[in-house]
Amino acid sequence: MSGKVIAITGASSGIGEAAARLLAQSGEKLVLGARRREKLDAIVREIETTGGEAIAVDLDVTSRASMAAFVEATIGRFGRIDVLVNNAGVMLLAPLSDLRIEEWEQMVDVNLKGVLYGIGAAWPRMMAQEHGHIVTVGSVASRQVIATNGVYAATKFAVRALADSLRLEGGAAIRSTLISPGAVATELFDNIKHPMIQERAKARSTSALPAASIARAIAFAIAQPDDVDVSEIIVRPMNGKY
Ligand code: NJP
Repeated sequence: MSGKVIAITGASSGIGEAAARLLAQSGEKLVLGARRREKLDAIVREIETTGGEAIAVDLDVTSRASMAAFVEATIGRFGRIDVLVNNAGVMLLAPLSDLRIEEWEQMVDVNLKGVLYGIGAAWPRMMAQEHGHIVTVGSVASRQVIATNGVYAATKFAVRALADSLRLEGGAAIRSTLISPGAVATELFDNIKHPMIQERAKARSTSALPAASIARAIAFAIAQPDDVDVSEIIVRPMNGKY
């Protein structure tokens, strides 16, 4: 593969950043979206320094208009969108009984509605082009519910269903891939608001994979010939339960 136009949400850190760096090395044209613009700009500068091609676009996936503008910026710059990586996510673990309802809303808004807005923005463009690929970054939590991950798991169950639905409805035009990581060492754990659960999750994350391991799975799915749809890849650390 080379020269594909790939838009990545949540590209300012972790898996999205690692995917951007890896895909840039194989000559893809990248559009990187997230809220922390200074981080995106730094990644773009580094990619350009090594001969790659990328632009940064301000993106809040909880805003339908922002997601639409992100996809339009991709087409405005490169003329098409070959791949959308719906990667942005938050994992605010806490017991349900804590009733952290604003955190529930945030997870639904980013992890589920953000993915839907991405599909809504990219799908018509990809159908018009008669080709496209939507990569959804889900989670092993779409199969493994534990105490404290109920709402996070619910959003990831939901996007797993969406990825499958995309596969069924995409016909010959649109490929759908679900990437389901286990524990990966990223900022995801730092953002947990519940202090004791953050501590526990971070302790578990010592056996976590580097983000580059998930980036390789994303790149593998994207690199397949047009008649191959890699429906799902589950990537777990060797020495962890997750
Ligand atoms: O986490 P992190 P990961 N609008 O925190 C962005 C899944 N996963 O790389 O806006 C736009 O480094 C945020 O950017 P910013 C996980 O569920 C992970 O691990 O600048 N973007 C940042 O770039 C998620 O779907 C593990 O703050 C928004 C990115 O999202 C995906 O992997 C395990 C945003 C998060 O990067 C990437 O997460 C697993 C918004 N409103 C699944 N809100 C794991 N790490 O162990 C956040 O099973 N972002």
